[in-house]
Amino acid sequence: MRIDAVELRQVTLPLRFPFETSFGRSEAHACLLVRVFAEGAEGWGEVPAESAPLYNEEDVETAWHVLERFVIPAILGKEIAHPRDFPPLVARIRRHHMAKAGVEAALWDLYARQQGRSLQAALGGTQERLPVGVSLGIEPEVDILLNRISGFLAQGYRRIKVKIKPGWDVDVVREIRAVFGDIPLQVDANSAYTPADAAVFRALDGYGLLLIEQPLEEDDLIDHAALQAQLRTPLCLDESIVSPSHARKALEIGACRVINIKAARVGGLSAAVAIHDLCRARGVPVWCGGLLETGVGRAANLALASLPNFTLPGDLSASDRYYEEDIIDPPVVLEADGTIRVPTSPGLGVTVRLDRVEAASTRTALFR
Ligand code: OSB
Ligand code: MG
Repeated sequence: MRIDAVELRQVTLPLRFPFETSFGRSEAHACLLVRVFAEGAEGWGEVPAESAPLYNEEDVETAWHVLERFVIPAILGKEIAHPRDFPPLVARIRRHHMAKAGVEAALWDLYARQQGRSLQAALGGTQERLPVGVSLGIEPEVDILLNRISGFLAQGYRRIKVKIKPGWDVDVVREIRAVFGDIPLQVDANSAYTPADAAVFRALDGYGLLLIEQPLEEDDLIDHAALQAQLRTPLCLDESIVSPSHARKALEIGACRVINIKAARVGGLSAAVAIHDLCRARGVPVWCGGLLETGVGRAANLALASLPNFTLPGDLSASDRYYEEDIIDPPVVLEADGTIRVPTSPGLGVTVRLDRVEAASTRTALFR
């Protein structure tokens, strides 16, 4: 595929409900949409970087800058036979994983469409329907959270994840267990704790959680290993795993027993598949995380999560969990049995609604 042009858009979509994590509260999802044109075809990808560098070091403006100055020039006019040929073209640009991952996703969509295959098939995915979970933010009061959990369970979601932070942890989990019993439940701290908080995790260890996600700092693999050794509950790393090599090292030292895979965090779908394969070879389960993606990123996440070692329910909720109106047709929907069907049409398998993208765009540029 000869890359003729790349369109970049900054898009903001209001969230139906504010989403609060230990690092902040969000009322809208800010992202970049990447549209790659080659030989009369096009492909779409999302950079779910948000408006401030709180989850990781990127935001939509740093991503725009790096894409415009470095990543897009590295592919314009080039002949790229396969999406896996893209990472080497941008390997000398350090980090900026979300920015790179958005372009790689667009190349995968384009490549799969040109082949008349689904992205799922191109990536090697096998599962047709995925049992999915929902991630719930911190609320002003526990009763509000309990109400929201009951609503999502009624819709059929197969597991609940709740965000925790100091002061919103053990008591909240105790109340959830008291009201909902033995539901599949996990927690995510987004690095809000330090090794001095080990007692909080020993207390959480008594509640039969599926896993505890990213309790400590991103660069604290050693401390995660020390904490894991004190717990029966598997630790799961999110922010800490930024590459296949981080995944290998984390597993080698026992820093976690489960990995949350997000293509955006690890630099693209190829790296995400490599982490999946490495975990599969070691018998370590993985699941697909999310970053509040619009339908463009959500459809790619579904294709990725259909690989065989994605054995735990992902943060792959339906479009209506976050958005009144998604920018794809059809939107992602939850089946009554708590699963989501992986799209099977060529590429992402969905149609991008240009009218809605246009309405949500705050900045647009075409590079050729
Ligand atoms: O840590 O998994 C996370 C959302 C934004 C940033 C980080 C995280 C999350 C979520 C929501 O937990 C996942 C989703 O439903 O997209
Ligand atoms: Mg997380």
